[in-house]
Amino acid sequence: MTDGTVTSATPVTAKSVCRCCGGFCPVIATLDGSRIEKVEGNPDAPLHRGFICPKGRALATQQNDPNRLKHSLKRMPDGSFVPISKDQLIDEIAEKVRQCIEEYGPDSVASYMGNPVHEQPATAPMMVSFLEAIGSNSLYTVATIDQPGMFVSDALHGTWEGGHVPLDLLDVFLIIGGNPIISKQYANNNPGQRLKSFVGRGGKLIVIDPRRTETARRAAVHLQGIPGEDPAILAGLIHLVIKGGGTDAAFVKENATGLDALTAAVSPFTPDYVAQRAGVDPEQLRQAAQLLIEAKRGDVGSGVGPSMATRGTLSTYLSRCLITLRGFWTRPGDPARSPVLLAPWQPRAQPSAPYPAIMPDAPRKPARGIGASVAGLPLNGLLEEMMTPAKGNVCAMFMHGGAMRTWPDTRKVKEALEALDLLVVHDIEMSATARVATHVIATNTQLEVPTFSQWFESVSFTHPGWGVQEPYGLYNPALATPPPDAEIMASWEIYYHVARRLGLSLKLGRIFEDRASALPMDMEREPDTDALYALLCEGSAIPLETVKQYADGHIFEEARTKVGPRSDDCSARLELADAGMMAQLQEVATEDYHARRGTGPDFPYLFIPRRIQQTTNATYRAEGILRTPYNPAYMHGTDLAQLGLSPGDLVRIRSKNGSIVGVVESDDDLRPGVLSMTHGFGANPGDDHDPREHGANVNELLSWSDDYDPLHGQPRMGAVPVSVLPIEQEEKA
Ligand SMILES: Nc1nc2c(c(=O)[nH]1)N[C@H]1C(S)=C(S)[C@@H](COP(=O)(O)OP(=O)(O)OC[C@H]3O[C@@H](n4cnc5c(=O)[nH]c(N)nc54)[C@H](O)[C@@H]3O)O[C@H]1N2
Ligand SMILES: Nc1nc2c(c(=O)[nH]1)N[C@H]1C(S)=C(S)[C@@H](COP(=O)(O)OP(=O)(O)OC[C@H]3O[C@@H](n4cnc5c(=O)[nH]c(N)nc54)[C@H](O)[C@@H]3O)O[C@H]1N2
Ligand code: SF4
Ligand SMILES: [Mo]
Repeated sequence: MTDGTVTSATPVTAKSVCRCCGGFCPVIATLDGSRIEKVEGNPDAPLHRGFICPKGRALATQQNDPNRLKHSLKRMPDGSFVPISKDQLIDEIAEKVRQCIEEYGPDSVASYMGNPVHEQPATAPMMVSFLEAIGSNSLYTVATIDQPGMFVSDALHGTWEGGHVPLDLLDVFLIIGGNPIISKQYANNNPGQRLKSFVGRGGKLIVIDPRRTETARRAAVHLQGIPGEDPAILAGLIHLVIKGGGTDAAFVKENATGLDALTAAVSPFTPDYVAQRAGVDPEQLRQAAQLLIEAKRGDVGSGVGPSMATRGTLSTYLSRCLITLRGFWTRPGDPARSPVLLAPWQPRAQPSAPYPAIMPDAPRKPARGIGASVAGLPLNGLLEEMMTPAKGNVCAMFMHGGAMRTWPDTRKVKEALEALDLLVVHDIEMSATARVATHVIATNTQLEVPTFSQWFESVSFTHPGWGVQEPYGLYNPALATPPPDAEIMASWEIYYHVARRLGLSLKLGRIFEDRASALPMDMEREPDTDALYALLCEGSAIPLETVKQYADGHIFEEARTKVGPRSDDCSARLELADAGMMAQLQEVATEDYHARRGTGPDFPYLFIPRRIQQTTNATYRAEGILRTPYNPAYMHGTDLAQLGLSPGDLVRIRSKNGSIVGVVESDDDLRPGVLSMTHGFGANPGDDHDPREHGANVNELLSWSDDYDPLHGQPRMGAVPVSVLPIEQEEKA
């Protein structure tokens, strides 16, 4: 206390981890009894060293929120929600699941693994285990509206066992449409500081982004191109690297095929052509290529920008080709991803051959003709299926995500979700998606469940931008308890109980690992979350019990893994010229790019996605955390002036698929002609809507049928042609 009075109780602190994004920042909470007074970064945490962002600090507000969902709810026929006991909830859900399976078959029961599975790391493995037990193949994830091109291009190019060179060893890092300082993707722990020290020791950052982002400010070269032109810019860079003698000939000879075909395919992308087409300075393009050529060690990472703008697969594919051409992959002795709570492994400095990207024999047959790919089942087509009752079509869904604010084509999403016989949504608040559920499960907050670093490690094996190379392990027990008058469930629990009601046994295994290693669960005595973690850590490189001894997390030197030498019998080659990719590149080279872009008098601007520090997607937002309750529609000052608009004005934003009302904000860091807005806002169609209070749902501007990728189905979610009209003018018109 500041007045000098001595209180009897010293403040109690407890440790946990923020899971509001993939940053996995360790935190310390100060508790007064069971109430959390404040949450700060844990300065003793070995990787993050106390770093957190405003969302981490707001965990105290989240935990104490009086509007917290305290009881599970059931939707009544008139649309209202009534509280329902845990027993009744399990009964009703189990009965619906049984009916759906009986009438439409096991595949009719689906689960969606959205981003919130970060929060409660036992959830994703339980979901997989439950679907397996009921015999359903309908596991959907967020992957096909995120960066699915990454999975597909890895399949088409092949992968490097040793992985990418970590940021701290790079001379050059090219980032395409990503903004780590805000998103943490590619520098999870304190990205601002890490990029600063990278640049400080002479590292060169190259950024391709239509906005001069927080990250682009640190770049040696910022190519502020037209949205959607990443394939052309990347082909242009590859062309210059090859012409400038940047090919690591020895590396390519030993590890790759297709150099000649790639060289030919990129030859139309001369600096002048790329400059004219993509709106970049040819000199800057040459500078960027020169930095790539001069660097001994480099890496290329792509974010959601190019992924949303269509042809995300091609962009990522070309980024992988660039790494291979320059021989930028890890070499023997380099640091490798070091499993701690995963099984040990020993990667080598060698390629893994390309593998099929689409899975024609996948047991589940998705609608709309888009098949299952290495990115999983496509969300594209699922809505139509939900609206058409038929054998095998999805009629029940366990939802771990914010579909109403995160899936394209909001009106259709609502119609489809409302057509389901069963929609189970986990939540801590009555979110936009909860409002269309048949059952809302009042779920533990992240601080109410123990945490461990296995999920953080696991995702690093699917996306090079997440997780760390260090042999890092952490476990913390739950640090908060739900309010005494609440009946709350951890989000994995429903699967256990429903399986048990249906007389089924579950086997729990690590996500992304072979199901053969899954272990049987005790179906008699109900386990707790810790028992699940223990099962998930069987055979891990470091035993969970050892990790538990370090509340701040720990670097386990004994688990440090280095990239091993190439094995003598390795004959795999990375593919620089996949036929499908080369055909797409040729299409890029020969198309009428103005027509393809789709801008013109009707739709003069290009809408692009962005993220903001204060919120992750559509997840819970603590009171007061946002600068404005709405998501501003950012435009360049000259565009605003031309439209006669001032910051704060309301505008109608229209695409060929739909329209929203936005509040404009000036942002001279944007390329003129671009409208940048974050997703995850807006009221549900049909609900009261005040653009200045709820913001706008940009997914209303999108359609699943718009220019979708034939392999994984992601539709155009960025570089979308739009018109912007002041609301007053519209009213007059
Ligand atoms: N237009 C547009 N759309 C996008 C994107 C974009 O850039 N532009 N980005 C896409 C990307 S990359 C992603 S990853 C997705 C993210 O999309 P999703 O993963 O679908 O959505 P989130 O907003 O992360 O999910 C938040 C909701 O999850 C529910 N939930 C489920 N389980 C739990 C739980 O255990 N705890 C809590 N607290 N809530 C739970 C709650 O309803 C919560 O509101 O959005 C995608 N959609
Ligand atoms: N604070 C915060 N952190 C998050 C999230 C969040 O919502 N908030 N979401 C999490 C999730 S789900 C994900 S997938 C990651 C994503 O991580 P990032 O990929 O880093 O996501 P963004 O910050 O949206 O950065 C995308 C950038 O692409 C640019 N861009 C838009 N269109 C184009 C284009 O056509 N070409 C190019 N080259 N650039 C373009 C945008 O201007 C923006 O700067 O972030 C994660 N972290
Ligand atoms: S939301 Fe912020 S504090 Fe939480 S994990 Fe991400 S970066 Fe860390
Ligand atoms: Mo994402």
